Amino acid sequence: MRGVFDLRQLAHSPERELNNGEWTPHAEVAERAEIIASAFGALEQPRDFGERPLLAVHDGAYLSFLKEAHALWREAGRPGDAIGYTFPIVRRRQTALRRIDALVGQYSFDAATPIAAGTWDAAYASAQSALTAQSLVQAGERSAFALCRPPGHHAGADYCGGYCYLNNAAIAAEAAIAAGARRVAILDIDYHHGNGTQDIFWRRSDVLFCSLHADPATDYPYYWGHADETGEDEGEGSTLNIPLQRGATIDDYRPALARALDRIASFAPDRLVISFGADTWEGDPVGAFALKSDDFAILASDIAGCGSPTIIVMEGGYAVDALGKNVANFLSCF
Ligand code: SP5
Ligand code: ZN
Repeated sequence: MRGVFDLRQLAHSPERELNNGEWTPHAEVAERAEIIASAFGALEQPRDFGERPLLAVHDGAYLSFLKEAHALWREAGRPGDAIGYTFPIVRRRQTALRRIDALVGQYSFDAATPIAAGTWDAAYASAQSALTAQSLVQAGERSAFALCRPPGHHAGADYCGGYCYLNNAAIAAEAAIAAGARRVAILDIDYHHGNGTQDIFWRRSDVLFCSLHADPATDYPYYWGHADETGEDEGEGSTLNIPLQRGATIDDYRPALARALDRIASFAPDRLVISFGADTWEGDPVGAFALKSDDFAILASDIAGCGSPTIIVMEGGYAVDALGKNVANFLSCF
């Protein structure tokens, strides 16, 4: 299988994140991508599709914010990386805000997703990797791997969060539709619910979003991913959430995956996008499932059985020592 990655994706290196009342070193480190890259072998440089396919998913003012946030932060004399601390949970809308502190809160939902000097360049390159993998599949490859980093599935049309800035999977899905796909299924198997992707396609019937993840009653991102979230309007029934309990093993995971794959089979997509997180691995420092390294090959062969041309987009996975092997096991079945 061909894979895509750009060294510019390493330029993002946020310092710290706030979790459970503590500042800790940021878990989404550049080394993750280096390790996956060396386990994969020869990766290709992405093509540059420009900003147009990003604007098919994201708000223009949000993209401008991402580009300038770190410079504004510095100009304001703030230390470290740009990070929010006040969030507009009621009637969030774009207002004439003149402080970077206000803007960064308006465009994010947590304090784990700082904007550092290289964030825009890395996120832009990560999205181009996803677009290039889509173009490879468009040109006839059965599958292609986008080594996206920073990841994307928590980012919405106009907000960042969960280490994500641009929603790479959503950008690839929209590009597939622009290139003629009529129905796209997104299967999200990161440990965490892909709330940004769900939000982007919430009212859409041409994109099916299916996610297996830790129950948001106990796990990040808490407010989204509950089983009763099924989409609205045109999109009613085009969102499927399957929450699993902490400690889930392959025996818990596989039947849930079969449910999602059944739904995808009935939808009969002409493209499948997989948001793949290896943070479901038993030793992951962020996740709390109990999948073993060999289990990733089992999941992949279940998924590969569905047969649609497939774009695999990297999301989470934070156990750097095991990441190369876990990702390689997953990809080996496509
Ligand atoms: C793409 C992705 O996987 N984003 C995940 C963001 C999760 N951020 C909050 C994680 C809370 C982790 N609690 C850490 C426990 C450390 N032992
Ligand atoms: Zn995750």
